[in-house]
This record gives sequence, C-alpha cells and structure tokens, in this order.
Amino acid sequence: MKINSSSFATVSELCRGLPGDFRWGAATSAAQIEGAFDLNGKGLSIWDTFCAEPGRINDASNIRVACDHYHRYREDVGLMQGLGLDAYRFSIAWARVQPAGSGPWNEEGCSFYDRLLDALLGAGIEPHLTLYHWDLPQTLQEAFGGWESRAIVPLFVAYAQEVARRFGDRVASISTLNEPWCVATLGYQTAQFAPGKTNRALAMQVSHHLLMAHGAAVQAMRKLTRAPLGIVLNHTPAFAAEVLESDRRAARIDDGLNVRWYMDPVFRGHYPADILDYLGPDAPTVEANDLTLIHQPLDFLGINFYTRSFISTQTPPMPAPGKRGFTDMGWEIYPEALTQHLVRLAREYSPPPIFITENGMANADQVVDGRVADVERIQYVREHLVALARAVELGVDVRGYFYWSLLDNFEWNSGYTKRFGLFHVDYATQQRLAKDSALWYRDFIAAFKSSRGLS
Ligand code: IFM
Repeated sequence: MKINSSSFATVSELCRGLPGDFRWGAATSAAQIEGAFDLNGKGLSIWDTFCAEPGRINDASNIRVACDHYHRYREDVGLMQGLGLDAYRFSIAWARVQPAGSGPWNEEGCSFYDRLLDALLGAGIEPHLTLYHWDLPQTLQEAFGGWESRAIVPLFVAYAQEVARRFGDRVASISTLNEPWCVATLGYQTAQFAPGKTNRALAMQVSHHLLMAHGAAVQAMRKLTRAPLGIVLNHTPAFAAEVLESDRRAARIDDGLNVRWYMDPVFRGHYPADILDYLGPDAPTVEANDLTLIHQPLDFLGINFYTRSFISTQTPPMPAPGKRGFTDMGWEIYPEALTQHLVRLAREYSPPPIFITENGMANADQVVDGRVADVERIQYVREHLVALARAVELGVDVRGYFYWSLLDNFEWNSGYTKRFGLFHVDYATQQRLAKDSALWYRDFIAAFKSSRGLS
C-alpha cells in the first residue's frame, strides 16, 4: 500500500538540501525490547529491580519479555529491511554480556549481539551501538551504589573496551551514554526512573560520574576501534513564557541543567558557572583532571529531540500554547524548536557532525481492521524532517535521522501504555504490524533515494 504520496513528495523536495548519504534509521534499546531477562546467563539490571517495586511502573508491568526481540531479532531486522533503513541504533544490555558488571563475560550473551550484527550487516543495515541505555547491572548498584560512586568509571571503561574489541569492527558508531540527564535527574532527583531516588546533590554527582565514564571510555576505545565515537544527549530547549521577568531567568536555568550542564564539559571542558552557583551545595565534587577527562574529541554528537519545555513562573503556571497539539506523553509538538536548537548548537559549540539519534511520538494508536492509521505520527515526522532540513540549509552538519522507535515497547515508568513504534506490537501474541507511519517512512526513504539516483 502506498501512503499519502503527495506528502512525502513534498518532504523529499524540502529535504533536497540533505546530503545524498544521509542515513535514515530507527532506534531501540535493549531493556525496552529484548526480554529474555535472565536467559542464557544474563544478569539482572536495576530496571528489573525497579519494576518489581510496587507503584513504580504505571501498568505494573516489567521487562521480562518486552517485545521478545531476543528471540525475534531476525524478524525485526527483516522489518527494518522492508522499510529500506540504512541504519539501526540499538544498545547492549551490559548485564547480558557481563552479568555482574565486572568479572567474567557471558559468551552466550555476546553471541546474541554477534548474531544481531551479522543479521544487520547481511541486510545491508549499518549498526549504531550504544553502550549504556539505562540498564545498569544490579550487582553494581548493590555493591557500591552504581553511578553514585567514582568506582563505576574503571568498570565502565573495562566494559567499553571489551565491547570495542568484540564488536568494534562491525559497527558504524559507538555512543557511550544515552541521555545522561535522564539517568541522573529522573533516576536520582525525581524518582521516576531506576533506582528511584530523590536527592538532587546525588543526582548531580551521578551526572559527573556519567560524564567521567563517557570521557574515559572514549579515550580507552580510541586505541581499540576505528568506529566513530560519540555521546547521545536529550535536549528539550527551554522557551520562556515571557510574562514575568522571572520566566526568562527560570528558562536560562532549565537550559543550563538540561543542555549546558552536559554540552559545556563535553565540548568546552568546564561546567556552566551560573549552574554551579545555582546548585550551591548540591554541585558535584569534581577532582583535578576530571574535566580534562570528560573533554575528549568526539566524532559525532547524537541529539534526541522530542519537544520543547515552556517555562512559566506564574502561579498557576501558564500552559504551553500547544498550537500543534500534544503527544500521548503530554509533550507539546513544536518542531520549529528543532531548527532553532540545531542552529544554536552549531553556533555556540561547533560540534562534530550531528545525528538526530531519536525523534518520534507516542500516540493512542488503535488497530482497526488490521490497520493503524496513525496520521498524527506521519504529520509529526514530516514536520520534524522539514525542521531538520531547514537547519541543514542554515549550515548545520546533520548526517542522519533515527525514528524512535522501530517497535512499540516498554516505555519505562509508563510500562506498555505508550506506543512510539513504527510497528504496532500485540504483546499477547508478539505480532508486529506496520502502522501507516511505517509505510509512509518506507515510501519517503525510497522517494528520497530515488531523487538522488540511489535506488
Ligand atoms: O523511550 C525513550 C528512550 O528510551 C529514550 N529517549 C526517549 C524515549 C521516549 O521517552
């Protein structure tokens, strides 16, 4: 079935400024799709523990089976191939390959990723590997508090080195961390994510250890692999309501905590001074040379973009206008922020080439007569591609786009209640069904390639 061909023809035209070798992909992460939570020697992760705590996950679900990708990866690679994807972004479950997070490696766990990589390469799809997408081995959490201690850094480095040795020659890139802001803030300040703590000082210390682990792992992996190395950051640009004077100040702090707290040390070698002031006693302990370690040359920057944050200090706060509506996560749809933000990053940081490593929407999808007519998602993707293309026209070096997510999957504390996938998953049968957005994306990629004589 062809979907709405006029809309992708227009986008293809609007995307004419993108380089011919622009990568079209989709993304997932291990904990959200693999299942097989304790199979073949896999150790538990902090998300297994978190899911078992009453009240943590909205639908009281867990990640024991998820999308059963561990057993269905061939079928899933087939789905990617059917869409004509160039690239697939996935993560390694640390506890699958090294069950306790230190010590012996689990050959059966490693062989799963060997098979996955072989299947992807056989299908002509570039694998983009992420080392850490939130599923810390539980043993490390219990032994010394995981990211709460500097002791995590050498262990993460050893893990990264072994991954680089085993898989580095077959992957198109390695990202150290996915969204360290979420790990630190949602895991340690707001308790929405594992391990579920509420301590801002600890959250900031965790963010520092994450950044150190990133820098140290990049430095160590350079000697072992020629794969491009980078980091993936989630950016939610802050827009002030600009009703009160204080709105602008609050937006600057929000930006500082979400964007500059990670960009400044990675690309400039220091933390933002205004945020250190703002944090006061909650600022992390930083030792000599930590920032030099964090400030490593990178080959790419991954940006995950979903929405903006609208900052109002009024009581009650002024709501975001939401002219284009809100997703099923309640996130405002505001694609223009993507253009503005990319241009700002290029201007302020001169980063290496950027990949949009995640972008997508949760939608209240319904299967009706064997079809999911998710027009809202098609519209969302189209508008974000237009915004991305505009940034490229304005001179930003963006090399690829990964839709989040390939499949409906475990959406962390929302459990299975939010559907982000291009493919609908019936969790009772594990049947995958291409939504209209998947067919649109397939046809769009084909149109883009044919417009460049690539197919
Ligand atoms: O599902 C998550 C993903 O794991 C990280 N980035 C945001 C997505 C949607 O919330």
